[in-house]
This record gives sequence, structure tokens and C-alpha cells, in this order.
Amino acid sequence: MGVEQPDLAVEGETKEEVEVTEPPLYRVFLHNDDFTPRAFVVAVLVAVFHKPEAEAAALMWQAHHHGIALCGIYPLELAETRIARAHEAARESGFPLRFTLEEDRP
Ligand code: TYC
Repeated sequence: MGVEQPDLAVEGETKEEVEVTEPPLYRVFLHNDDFTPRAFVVAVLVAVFHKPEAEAAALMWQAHHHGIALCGIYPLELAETRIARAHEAARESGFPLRFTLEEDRP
């Protein structure tokens, strides 16, 4: 009895080849709106996305002027958790601040 182990080495090969697949990463985007105060956006980026103040301000201005800013690239669970926390904070304060994510394809 016992659990069967998969053969990692192909018959005849001297070296064992193990393929490593990295987990997909996701881009998180910050979207502009007409209602969320600028200081609130910066505070969320600092508190939830752990951005230094100056970088948070630069991202806020980027979204404010261009409609969208790339906030960071994270594994799926971290991206989803941070977006959920940011949305919770915004909704609690009555603001429509919005983040989205997309797979980071090459
Ligand atoms: N445009 C907002 C304002 O003028 C500020 C803002 C900036 C909101 C960036 C969202 O992602 C954003 N109060």
C-alpha cells in the first residue's frame, strides 16, 4: 500500500528535470472618480497598499490626471485582499473609490 510518487525523471535521462511554474501575478489599478477626496486616496494607498507617502501621492495624481494608475503587481490573493480592504474603507466613508485587477501577462 502507500501513495504512488510520480516519476520526475524521464527514462533514459541522466538528469532529473523539474519544471517550475510560478504563480500568476496580477496588476492592480487605481481609478479616478470625481468624489473621493485626494487625501483619502493617499491614505488608503499608504494604509492598505503600504506605499510610502510620496509614492502614494504620485499614484493619486497619476489617476487624477490620467484616469488610471498602476498601483502594484501582486499574487492573486494579496491583490484581492488589498482591493477588498480598500473598497471597504471607501464604502464605509461613502466614497466610490475603485480598484481593479488584471493578470500580468508578458
Ligand atoms: N479626482 C478626485 C478629486 O478631485 C481625487 C481622486 C484621485 C480620486 C485619484 C480617485 O483614484 C483617484 N477629489
